Amino acid sequence: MMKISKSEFIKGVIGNDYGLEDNLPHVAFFGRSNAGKSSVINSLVSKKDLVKTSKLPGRTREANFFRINDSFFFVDFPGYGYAKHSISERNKMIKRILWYVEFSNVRPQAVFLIIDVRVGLTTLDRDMIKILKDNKHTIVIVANKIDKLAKGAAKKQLLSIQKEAQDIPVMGYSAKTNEGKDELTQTIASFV
Ligand SMILES: Nc1nc2c(ncn2[C@@H]2O[C@H](COP(=O)(O)OP(=O)(O)OP(=O)(O)O)[C@@H](O)[C@H]2O)c(=O)[nH]1
Ligand SMILES: [Mg+2]
Repeated sequence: MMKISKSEFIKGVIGNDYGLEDNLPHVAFFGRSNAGKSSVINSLVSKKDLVKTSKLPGRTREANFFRINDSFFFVDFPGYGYAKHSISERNKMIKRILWYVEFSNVRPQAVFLIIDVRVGLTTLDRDMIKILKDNKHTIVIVANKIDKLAKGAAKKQLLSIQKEAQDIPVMGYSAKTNEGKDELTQTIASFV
């Protein structure tokens, strides 16, 4: 069983030059703004504020690299689809994500697509999944905020998301209660 015992912020990257010296594997976190990417990372590393989270969506503008257990990176990407960003800001962020998934030589071992379990997959998530699939990336959908639904409703919603996601695995999660943490940690361990 992998345990995450060490986590440190390495750098935030705005451009396309990741310039990371160590050749360690990456796992990336993508998803709509406010889905809880940063919170999920904090929950996985058992820290309150390794990653800044916010009630105001659209705050993460850089790709933030965190080195975990001295052996791999978590990469927290800016959320997509935040309506209040200007179109040019949105295009910039999308370009950065696309560069990373299409052209970067530091291919992630897996991309964890964080969604809000209550919302399910949105058009932007579907577009992202298509791009990731076209580029042969390994995807896992993390349906976060499961604490916000009653047990029965959560189960029903997870089934419906899994049905749509077809061959992509879907895992329930709560960054608030840590539900699903062991399972997600072991899934990450299997990729790094
Ligand atoms: N109840 C509950 N709230 C959550 C959970 N995960 C995140 N939140 C809340 O959702 C809001 C957004 O969380 P963030 O982690 O900042 O979301 P993000 O996806 O990183 O957002 P951007 O950086 O804007 O893309 C915050 O108010 C969190 O406290 C969860 O599992 N349960
Ligand atoms: Mg964030």
